[in-house]
Amino acid sequence: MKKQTVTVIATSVITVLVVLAAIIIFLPTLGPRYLHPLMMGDQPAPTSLDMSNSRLSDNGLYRVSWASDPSSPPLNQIHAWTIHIETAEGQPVAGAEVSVSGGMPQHGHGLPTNPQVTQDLGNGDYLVEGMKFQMPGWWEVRFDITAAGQNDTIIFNLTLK
Ligand SMILES: [Cu+2]
Repeated sequence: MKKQTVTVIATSVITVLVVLAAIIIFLPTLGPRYLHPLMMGDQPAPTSLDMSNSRLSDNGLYRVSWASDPSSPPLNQIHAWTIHIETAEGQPVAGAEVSVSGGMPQHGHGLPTNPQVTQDLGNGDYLVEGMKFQMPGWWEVRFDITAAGQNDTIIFNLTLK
């Protein structure tokens, strides 16, 4: 074989290996962002969804609102929310136990992180740390709230671009 041919083959092989390595390395980050929505067909969220960030819980026990920092939830970035919980009559709820869950109903997966309420900020406000959304589309965020022995659930809808 000519030396030139060997060089061409070697260069091709190395290029292929580098591309493969790059795909393997970046798949965990780029996969959820691009491949998963592609596989799932990227359906639009149902138009009937309540997108408000302040609502009454399922059984009407609590009025809950959320605020994100930064104010519109970022993509692929761990960030914090503050939720405000008050009674249906408008009294701030202190000492609530709150668990956080959520996911994408159209994709059948949950949140990529396990967010926790880490601080009771007082006056019915609670700090939720570890929020993350790893792809655009319709997300549900669910809070299970127990205060004074009373349990109720609220599910918020949001769409990320
Ligand atoms: Cu998804």
